Amino acid sequence: MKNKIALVTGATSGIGKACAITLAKLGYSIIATGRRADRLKELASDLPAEVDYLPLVFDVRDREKVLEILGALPEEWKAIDVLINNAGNAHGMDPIQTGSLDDWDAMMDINVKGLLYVSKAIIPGMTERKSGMIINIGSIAGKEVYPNGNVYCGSKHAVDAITKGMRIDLNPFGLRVVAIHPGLVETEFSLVRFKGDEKRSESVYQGFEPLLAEDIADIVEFAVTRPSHVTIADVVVLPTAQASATIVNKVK
Ligand code: NDP
Ligand code: 8X3
Repeated sequence: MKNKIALVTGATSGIGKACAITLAKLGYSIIATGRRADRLKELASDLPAEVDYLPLVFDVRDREKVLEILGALPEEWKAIDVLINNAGNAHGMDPIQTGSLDDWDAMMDINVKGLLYVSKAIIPGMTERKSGMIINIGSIAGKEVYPNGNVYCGSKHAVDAITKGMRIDLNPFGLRVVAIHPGLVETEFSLVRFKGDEKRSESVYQGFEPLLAEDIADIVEFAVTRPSHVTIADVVVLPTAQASATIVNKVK
């Protein structure tokens, strides 16, 4: 492969999709993953025509599949330069005493264990080559805890800690580990959290100007275009109307 290669998990919508498009425009060959094969197929038409593109359909919860598929990448796709661990969601927003075990399983299995499975498949190649960047998409929910955020916040605090651990352990290999922690970004995130309830989902982003997925992709672009001696280690990015996880200046 003549160009650098980026692997973006959760590229079927929102932040992951925007990152894939931005990196493709920078000239990266793109490996994009997600469960929705039709969305990955559609993504091809959003990428510059000359870009090499490898869509991979799997659920990050499926440990065997993750290791099998990423362990059998075609030879020319193996040397991944940038891994963006983005796949993730919130499921439900209930107090801890009534929260659903299925929702808790989903959040820990996808946001935490899925990130680990993908990383486990990709990191050995990076350490061998002594080259690579890992960008983990955390959240303001990984820095603060808010009412009814309990397990989602726990999963994103875990991402924050794991990212710091990666930066320490991978330091001798010269790898760069980046965390981006967004506040409210208008994507399909709330639609998933509220299980398809469009009205409730839209209300999350009403009365102020939320971040766009492209705003997060801009930070990814900044991180990957720094010279090799520079690591953008930890970025918290909020809409201007948002002061903390719970304080948003909304027009009534
Ligand atoms: P979206 O719902 O728009 O995108 C989520 C992406 O994750 C989709 O591409 C989805 O693909 C993928 N995904 C979810 N579950 C799985 C799974 N089991 N296996 C594989 N892929 C999966 O939300 P966002 O773009 O907003 O979210 C992206 C990341 O950003 C998440 O980690 C989220 O926690 C984080 N974040 C979001 C914020 C926001 O306000 N939107 C703020 C802070 C952080 P598919 O369904 O096709 O599998
Ligand atoms: C997504 C942002 O505020 O819903 O991580 O946790 S928030």
